[in-house]
Amino acid sequence: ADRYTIRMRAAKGGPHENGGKHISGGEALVKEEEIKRVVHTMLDKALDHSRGKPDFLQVTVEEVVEPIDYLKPLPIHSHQVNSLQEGQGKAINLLELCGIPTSTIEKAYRVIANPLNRGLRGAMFIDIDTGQRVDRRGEKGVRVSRMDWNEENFILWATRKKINKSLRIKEAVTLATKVANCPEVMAELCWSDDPDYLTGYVSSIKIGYQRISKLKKFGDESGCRIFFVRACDVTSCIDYLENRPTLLLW
Ligand code: PML
Repeated sequence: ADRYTIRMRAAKGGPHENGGKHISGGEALVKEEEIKRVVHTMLDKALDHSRGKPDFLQVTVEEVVEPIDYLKPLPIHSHQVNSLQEGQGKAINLLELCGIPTSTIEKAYRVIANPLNRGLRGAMFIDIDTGQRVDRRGEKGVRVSRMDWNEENFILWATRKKINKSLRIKEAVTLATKVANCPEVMAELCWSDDPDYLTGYVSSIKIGYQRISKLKKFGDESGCRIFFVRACDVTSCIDYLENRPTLLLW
């Protein structure tokens, strides 16, 4: 059947590339007959004003010509922690388990703290050997795109795994699974830019999707999304993440 990717982005203060602040985004990969419904859902998400009123809104619908990659969602684990320190400690242990050198992790935290890397819309690449940022995408970062997870299949999975059936989790697991399947990526570290959502995760093919209940302070508006990469062909890795059509199937 014909498939289409749908991408939505909403910003305040003009388009992102003109300095607008990111408000929300969405990704879908659907059959033709689902386009209308999904575009409506995305417009609802963009216009719900919970993160501010956008003055720029773009929805892009494109036919998929390449073959689609079907991926199994990463195995999921949840860690309940009592403090930010405990959560960040857990994240560091998990990154080490993925083979990221301790010195690189320390450097990565300095990269995160650098005001130049604040408020990124997409992800940063950090070289596992040098701890330096290598995506050369400035304040834009890399936006993982052209991916989706069929709602019914996600609900089955979430019910079986006793996980919240939230859109946020569906999107995060979809993204993390696509990213983990990129051979150059050794691990991902992520927490939300939503000021009242404290749960984040570390993920990779080796450890799966490991949620940590507290990775930031309540009220903090700065999120984080880092892909730890082997000195790699950055361009082909970015091309895979942005363009390869990917569907999750449990
Ligand atoms: C979860 O597993 O609860 C999702 C964590 C990351 C959410 C990032 C985001 O807000 O998009």
